[in-house]
Amino acid sequence: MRIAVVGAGGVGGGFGAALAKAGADVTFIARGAHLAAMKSQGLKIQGGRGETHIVPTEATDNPAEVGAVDIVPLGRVQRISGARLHASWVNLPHVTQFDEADVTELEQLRKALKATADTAGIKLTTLAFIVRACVKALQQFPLFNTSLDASGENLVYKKYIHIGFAADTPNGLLVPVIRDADRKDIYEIARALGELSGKARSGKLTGAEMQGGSFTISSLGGIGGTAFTPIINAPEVAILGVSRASMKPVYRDDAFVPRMILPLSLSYDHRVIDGANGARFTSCLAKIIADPHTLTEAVP
Ligand code: CAO
Repeated sequence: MRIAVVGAGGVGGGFGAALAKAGADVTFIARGAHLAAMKSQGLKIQGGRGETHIVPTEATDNPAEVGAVDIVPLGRVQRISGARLHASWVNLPHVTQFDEADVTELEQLRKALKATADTAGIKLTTLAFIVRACVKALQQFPLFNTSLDASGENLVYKKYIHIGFAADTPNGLLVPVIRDADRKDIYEIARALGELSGKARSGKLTGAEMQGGSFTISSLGGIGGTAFTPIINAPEVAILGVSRASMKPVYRDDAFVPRMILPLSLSYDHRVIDGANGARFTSCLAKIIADPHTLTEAVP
């Protein structure tokens, strides 16, 4: 049996080298210094320089030989976003912090304000409140609104807050950006969400409307699920995943009470943000969300 090891450095490389020295047939998919290190140890190298894909080592990699298949080319958006997602996944050390926010009062408030918003042509969704809450949390934790510069040695603190949000469209995943979200009240945010997601779905979003984000939210709350691990929209350093809120029994004052609970999944770049700050950020966000009246105040 042939064994493939991706990258010839680190734990995988060490493990692969030990197997190779014990006589196993190991394929190293290596690059740069790792490749040279393997060669210097006299190990047989297969696989190309710069490859980062795991290659199947058994002959089951052609499904057309197994049974009938359809081959469908990836769409343009999938090809572009796929390359970006892959680069982020491979290059950024991701950690995902899970948390929960009590949205019982937020949902009551939203329902109370919804009719008035509707008459103004604004769809006041849960996501609008979450965007506003993220702005407030980012103002308290500016580290989450940074990026690493090209040298990788300096942090760029952005004085603007441009919030991107993932939109599911017939053409694939798009991320429109609400510019200057910190200068918008809840209604302006809701209006921007509606306009930008409408444009995204009808294919009318411009390139400029997808650029310059400093923090991203991916909400699957309208669809379902309890948690997920979103991929950071590099060069940003954090992304908030939001799943579907549901009624849960919460133990309070010696009794279980029904509360609407919203699951939060924050992925962050561990080169920039450590675990303690990740947990502090989601705790802060959950507190802000649980006290929604501050979210509907006018923006100074
Ligand atoms: N829990 C419970 N209900 C939620 C919710 C949540 N977390 N989030 C939204 N809802 C509700 C909304 O409030 C709305 O309720 P009403 O009809 O009573 O007002 C309903 O679900 C539908 O909301 P929506 O999806 O139309 O609007 P939205 O503002 O919540 O989301 C958008 C807009 C563009 C983010 C969403 O339509 C979308 O595309 N989501 C998919 C994002 C995605 O694909 N992420 C994955 C990226 S990685 O592959």
